[in-house]
Amino acid sequence: MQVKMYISFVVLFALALASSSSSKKQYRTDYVYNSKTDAFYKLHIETVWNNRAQFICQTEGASLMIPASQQDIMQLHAMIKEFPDIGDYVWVGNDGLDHEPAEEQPIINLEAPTDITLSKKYDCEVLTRWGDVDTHTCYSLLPFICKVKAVNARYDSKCDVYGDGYLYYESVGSCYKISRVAFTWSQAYEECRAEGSHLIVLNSMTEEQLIYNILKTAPRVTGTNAAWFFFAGFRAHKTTDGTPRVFKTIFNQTLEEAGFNQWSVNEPNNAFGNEYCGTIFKNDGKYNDVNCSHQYSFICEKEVKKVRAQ
Ligand SMILES: *[C@@H]1O[C@H](CO)[C@@H](O)[C@H](O)[C@H]1NC(C)=O
Ligand SMILES: *[C@@H]1O[C@H](CO)[C@@H](O)[C@H](O)[C@H]1NC(C)=O
Ligand SMILES: [Ca+2]
Ligand SMILES: [Ca+2]
Repeated sequence: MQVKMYISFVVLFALALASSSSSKKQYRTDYVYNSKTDAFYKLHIETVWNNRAQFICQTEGASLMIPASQQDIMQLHAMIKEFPDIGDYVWVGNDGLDHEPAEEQPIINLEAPTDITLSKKYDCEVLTRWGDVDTHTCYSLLPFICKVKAVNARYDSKCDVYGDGYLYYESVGSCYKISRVAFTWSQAYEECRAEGSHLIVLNSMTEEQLIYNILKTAPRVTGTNAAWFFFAGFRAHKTTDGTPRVFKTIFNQTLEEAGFNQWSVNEPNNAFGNEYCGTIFKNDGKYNDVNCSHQYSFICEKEVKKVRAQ
């Protein structure tokens, strides 16, 4: 009796191990895996123009999902069910077939390019809540769904992150990636985390000098409030009782504890009383406080090996 129980435990345990190691594929934490299509998906509920949706999917190592199979459509259906308030249309990739225009008049973004003839064309594709593929004006603001096949879902084993663009620097023992998009501080924080890294924290003068050099050649991203600031992993909380702000890293250290605490000239200045998030200033590699809801490029970091403090 006892032996039998023991054996069934061993079998169960072995089964559990087997299923967790073989069938569970992994990608960014914000993507879900579908074993039927052997692909990963993410429904973005923020609303953007069609070309922005394509770009965001690309930066995540994916592309706008082309509804290639019934499984793809069921995947979106399962995801959109959880969001009754995001409307009935979701951007998808162009499947190359002809479709009817969506019936409902879309909300046109007033900031769309003044060349309005563009926005009158119904030549971008949407998937409806009901599983139909329709066409829609490309300058509507809609949610979107990204997809990447498991074979194309990139894992960078050197840096232990999901995604492209990380570079390893031996002098510091970390990998870094400068974003190709401008995000708010919170979005930037989530983006690094989804890839398995974190917003950069400077821990030494060596690291500061390295980043200063890397930033010299950083490409300009669109939509940034200022091309010379890059979000970093520290911020302060608003104080209501007049006590000074205390900047802490995302690891709950003061900047002194983290190992680098130099600010740019005349910073932190808390301009307009609204600057609670940290950036690195390209011109000197030092810190500046900015508005958390402004959008800037940002730097993700992943430590590869521990280096002893010099
Ligand atoms: C952060 O550090 C402070 C002071 O060292 C401590 O009081 C606080 O509990 C910490 N917070 C978290 C979330 O660990
Ligand atoms: C700065 O941040 C606040 C709240 O975080 C926001 O309401 C405001 O619009 C932002 N912009 C400026 C220019 O202050
Ligand atoms: Ca660091
Ligand atoms: Ca400032």
